Amino acid sequence: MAIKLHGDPRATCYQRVAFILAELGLPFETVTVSIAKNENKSPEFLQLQPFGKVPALDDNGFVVFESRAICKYLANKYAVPGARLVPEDGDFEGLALFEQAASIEQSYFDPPSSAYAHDKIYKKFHGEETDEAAAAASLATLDAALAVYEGMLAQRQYLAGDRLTLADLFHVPYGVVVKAAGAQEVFDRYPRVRKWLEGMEARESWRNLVGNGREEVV
Ligand SMILES: N[C@@H](CCC(=O)N[C@@H](CS)C(=O)NCC(=O)O)C(=O)O
Repeated sequence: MAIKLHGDPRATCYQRVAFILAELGLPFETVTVSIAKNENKSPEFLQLQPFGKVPALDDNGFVVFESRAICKYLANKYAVPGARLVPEDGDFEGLALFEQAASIEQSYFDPPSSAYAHDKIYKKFHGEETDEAAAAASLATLDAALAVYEGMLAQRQYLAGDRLTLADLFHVPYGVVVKAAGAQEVFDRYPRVRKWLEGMEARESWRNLVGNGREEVV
């Protein structure tokens, strides 16, 4: 019996889950689903993820998809005592602040980051030209969001309070891609944001993943 992560190791959404599995110290098997080969649209994969997007997790027969939902499931089921990545049941205020932080990532960080990466990197894979005006607009939107992050991180160590949670870690895959795509200066403008992100990138769990070929993205 094993945990199987179905996905493309070069995809940020796969990496989000692989990162958390490593944080939790959980061994898992990667079942590669190549996006380049369109394997995410195969009938077999659609049985696991009907929208045809990676990743999907199979935990001893229990299947769940959507990278953030998978991470929350794992962090609750396999919580490391003393180092929980989500607040405990019953900690209503902690849970509210955690969900607030997780929603911030999904609402204000992921959309401009993924749009920027799409224009600067992914389009090239499909032989398309970068739309520089669209990329600049995405960067401006991201910049405005990071200005707010800078203010929040002046008040607390992490987005949901003084403990690291999934809501922080969720930023790493796209943060790394966006910086590599040419947006390092946006992070340099906000020293607290830069330090916060670099601290997470320095974690052994992420460094091991980087060593496993995540430098290419899809
Ligand atoms: N909200 C989904 C997004 C999944 C997603 O968009 N995955 C991308 C890779 S990061 C994908 O499968 N792209 C291939 C395609 O759209 O055909 C999640 O977090 O799991």
